[in-house]
Amino acid sequence: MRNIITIVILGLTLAVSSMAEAKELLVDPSFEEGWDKWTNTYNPNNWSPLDLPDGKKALRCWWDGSMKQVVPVTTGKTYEFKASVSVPSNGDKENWACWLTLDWYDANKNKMGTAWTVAPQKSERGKWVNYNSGKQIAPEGAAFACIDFGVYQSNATPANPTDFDNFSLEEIK
Ligand SMILES: [Ca+2]
Repeated sequence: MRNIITIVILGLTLAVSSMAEAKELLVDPSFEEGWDKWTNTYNPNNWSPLDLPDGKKALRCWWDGSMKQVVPVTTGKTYEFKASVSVPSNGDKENWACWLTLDWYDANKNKMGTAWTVAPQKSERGKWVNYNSGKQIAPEGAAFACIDFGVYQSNATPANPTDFDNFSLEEIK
């Protein structure tokens, strides 16, 4: 009996420690509270919460605009950024873009470089597509990660509206 209890406790301890290995760094990563926890960096009037069929929320960009969230990271630790984006099938052929980016910043919040970026307008349109940065190690001197996303246009009609959801920036170890 004692052995069984020991094994159960050991199993629970392992389960808890494996859960603790991935830590979500973003505040309101899935836009359930709108975008109050994010910083608008362009065109605040072009964004609004989107009610999903399951009662949850996403974030909708009606034309163009950008958002970011900056969180502390530790040099040498591993991070993974995930997000879902739905870009409709309309829009001009060129002079607009959609992006998801993971940047590293130093302690003075100067940009050091881009760890990973993707252009969702090049993926399949008109459906939710999941993106994943893979494992990214914070370089020497990195003190912050910046998740930057949005829609850009230059005298063009971007695909609209574009929807964003299920963001995640996890510290893996
Ligand atoms: Ca959500």
